Order: sequence, then C-alpha cells, then structure tokens
Amino acid sequence: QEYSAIKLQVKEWAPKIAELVKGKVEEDAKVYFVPATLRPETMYGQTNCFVGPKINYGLFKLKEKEYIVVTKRAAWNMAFQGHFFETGNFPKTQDQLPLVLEAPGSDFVGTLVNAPLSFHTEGVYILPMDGVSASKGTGVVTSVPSDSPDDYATLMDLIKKADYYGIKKEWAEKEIHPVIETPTYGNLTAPKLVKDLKIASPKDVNQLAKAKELAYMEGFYKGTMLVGEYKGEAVSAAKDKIRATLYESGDAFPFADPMGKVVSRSG
Ligand code: ZZB
Repeated sequence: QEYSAIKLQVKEWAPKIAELVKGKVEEDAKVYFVPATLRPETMYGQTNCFVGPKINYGLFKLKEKEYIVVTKRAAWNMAFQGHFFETGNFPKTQDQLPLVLEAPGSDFVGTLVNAPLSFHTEGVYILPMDGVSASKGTGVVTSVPSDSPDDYATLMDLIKKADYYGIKKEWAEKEIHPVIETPTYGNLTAPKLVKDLKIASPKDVNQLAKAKELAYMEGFYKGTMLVGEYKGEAVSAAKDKIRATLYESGDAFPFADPMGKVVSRSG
C-alpha cells in the first residue's frame, strides 16, 4: 500500500541520544524522522511524532549529509525502492544497510523535530506510543490529534500520566488546531469521536478501531479543508494536490509497504 513518507528534520536531540549520535553524524548533516502517512492533507495539524518505546530503530545514511530514523524493516523496503543508491553500493542483505546506530524508541523521546506544514513551526516532540506497530510503515507515526482518534487518545493519556511515561507534560500539550470541517463531527473529528464513543484510554482498541474507520470515511468523503493552500476545497480533491506539493518541495516521498494491508482506503 502506498504511503507518503514525511521528513521531520531533527532540530535538537534529546540528551541521551545526543551522546550516541556525537561523532557518528557530521555536525552539518540533516537527520530526519520519517513517518508514513495515508493522510498528507492533515499534516497542518501535526503536534508531535510517535515512536514505539520498545521498538528498535536505526539511524541510516540515506545520502551525503542526510540520515533517516526508521525501523530496519522499513530501511530495507526503501532500499528496494531505490533510496540508498547514492551511498554507493546497493545493499544485498539487511546487514549491508548503511546503519550508523541502533537504539530503542525510548532513547529518542524528547527530541525536537520540524514537522512540514505544521502550525507548530517552533517544532514538535518525539513521544512514546505503545500502539505503534514495528511491522507496518516505517515504525514512526506522525501525530494529528485533530483527525486521528489514536493520536488524540494517546496524547490525553501522556498528559495525564506524564511522569509514568517519563516525559515532560509540555511536550504533549501543543495546541490542537482544526484542519478539516466535517458535517457530522465538526472541525475536531478525533476529539469528538473519542468523546462520543466513550474512549477512556489508548487501551480501548476496539472502540479506537471503530473511531478510526469513521474518521477516515467522514474526513475523506465529506471533509472540507479549513487551512492551507487548498482551504475551502473538498478533502477528496485537496489530498492529491497537497501530497504532490510535499513531494515537489522534497518534504516527503512515496513509500510502498509491501507487507502492509492490501486494501487501499483513500488512494
Ligand atoms: C497521520 C494521520 C492523520 C493518520 C490522521 C491517520 C489519521 P492504516 O489505515 O491502518 O494503514 N500509522 C502508520 N504507521 C503506523 C504504525 N507502524 N503503527 C501504528 N500506526 C501507524 O493506517 C495508516 C495510518 O496509521 C497512518 O496515517 C498513520 O497515522 C498510522 F488524521 O498519519 B496517519 C482516522 C485516521 N486519521
């Protein structure tokens, strides 16, 4: 299934990972977290980016002075999609991927990144989410709590139990701005659905799956953009144009996940 891989550039590493990176990546190199999304039109509403705290991530050299943080599985898929050619030799096995360092997601938490198109131009934080699947996409998930019930429910839990999760509460408290207007759920679809379906925590997985399905359908078929270049247009019309803009600016690239679900929801 075809995702858009968004490039969230590291502005400031969290202290622990800063130590690990030191000396291994040139001072003037760019490093990106690369979440895979099916909703490029929601990128205005990014408030943070999630990693699985127990998932292992690699920092891979993509090209000269450019590195990415994704799972090894995703890097391997990217190799097949032509993304590591510029580093010289095409990797024949996963062991030959240009891996600079490996660390669990928890080590990256608290890192500040720049999210393309986001209202939060000051940057957003890498935060932990237990629900991230290591075997889907890139293992990195950008968070849009206005339109993704999973993201909203996780953020509310992180704020409630910041100490337990080992984060600073402020990292999870970025303002949630409306991005898409819908006839049924208003302009904050995810918070509305989380409330209506009485979802109390990220552990309500069945209700969250239902909410995700409803949010997808309503957003794609009935949503109208409230912000950005295509403000006032239907989501179904704006989506492809916003995706194309992100590809053209170099802020994103197409990424196919061969093992992901076969059904395409929204093209
Ligand atoms: C931003 C976004 C904004 C997303 C939204 C959804 C929504 P699907 O249909 O199950 O393939 N995602 C991507 N990779 C992972 C992963 N490894 N583990 C957990 N979640 C992941 O779901 C694709 C969506 O699931 C992706 O699109 C990503 O979150 C997340 F407003 O990116 B999305 C109603 C959903 N709204």
